[in-house]
Amino acid sequence: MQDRLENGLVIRVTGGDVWVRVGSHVLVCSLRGRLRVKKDALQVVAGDRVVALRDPGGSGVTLETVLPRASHLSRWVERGGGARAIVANVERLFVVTSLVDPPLRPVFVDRMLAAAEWGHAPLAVVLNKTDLASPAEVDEISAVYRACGYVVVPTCAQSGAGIEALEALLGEGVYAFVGESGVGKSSLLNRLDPEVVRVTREVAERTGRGRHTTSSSELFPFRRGFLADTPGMQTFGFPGRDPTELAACFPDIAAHEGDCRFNPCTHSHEPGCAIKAAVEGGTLAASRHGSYLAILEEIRTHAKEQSW
Ligand SMILES: Nc1nc2c(ncn2[C@@H]2O[C@H](COP(=O)(O)OP(=O)(O)OP(=O)(O)O)[C@@H](O)[C@H]2O)c(=O)[nH]1
Ligand SMILES: [Mg+2]
Ligand SMILES: [Zn+2]
Repeated sequence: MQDRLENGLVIRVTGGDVWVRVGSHVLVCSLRGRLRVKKDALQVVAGDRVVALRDPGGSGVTLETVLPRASHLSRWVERGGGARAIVANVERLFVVTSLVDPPLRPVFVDRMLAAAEWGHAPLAVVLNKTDLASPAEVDEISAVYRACGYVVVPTCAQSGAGIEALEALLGEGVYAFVGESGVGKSSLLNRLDPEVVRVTREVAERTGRGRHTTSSSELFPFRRGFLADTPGMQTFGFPGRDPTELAACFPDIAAHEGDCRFNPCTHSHEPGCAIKAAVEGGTLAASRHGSYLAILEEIRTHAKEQSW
């Protein structure tokens, strides 16, 4: 008889192998035929909860089902890629950015935040490398994201400043760090738990994939829960394709819902738009409205391409 392993936790996916934690054991599972067939159906990511079957005789373990996700972060991949998940079932997603080296790219940060909102993932913003920015810059950017209702944690992975505040947000379940390459996600993990980066470095060296750059999402046990490191990204397409869903993914814009003269209002060209008035009146950051418009444009362009 097959041994059924309920509620496994996917800690890593490499090629065709899915690393699943069941209790204190880690099993390397292969994907069942059915889950392999369609490329989309193969969407198994770190944080997924799964059911696995141990083959009779104990020769191997196959993945049977991926359970529905409570939350996820996904991005849109062009050329038939669709919405591709990066990490699932997070208690909180830490969107990490630096202000300098690499410089802050507000649209990129806002895309990740909006995508996380779309996937129902609770959020926090981490402003790392505070040693390279002025306190005034840190305050200014913190204010933009606090106005969205997000917890903002300024940190310096190098000196350890802000790490305690970050740690205070961690509990049971899965917590993930996401953000552009080089902002310091792995360094923050290393600060929280020095064991973690020792492991990532070994992996990076074994696979010969460049220095310490993270190449796949991976969950590390931390206290009562798990921390996920994810690969840095250079582009981030908004996963949703419905323009009317976008405003709800910007809490600071959604707060003005119903205040515009027209309903629905796309907050782009319409007269009497409450969002434009809020930007002009200085109560809404122009960068946030700009990001919203950039994503709206991207969704519309894509819709036009599809209908040709
Ligand atoms: N000055 C300064 N440098 C930092 C800080 N945090 C990280 N760094 C440096 O930034 C570089 C990139 O850090 P990583 O932790 O590898 O960045 P990452 O976000 O994991 O990058 P990817 O894995 O490529 O996505 C390293 O050289 C770190 O030493 C910080 O707070 N201040
Ligand atoms: Mg990294
Ligand atoms: Zn409007």
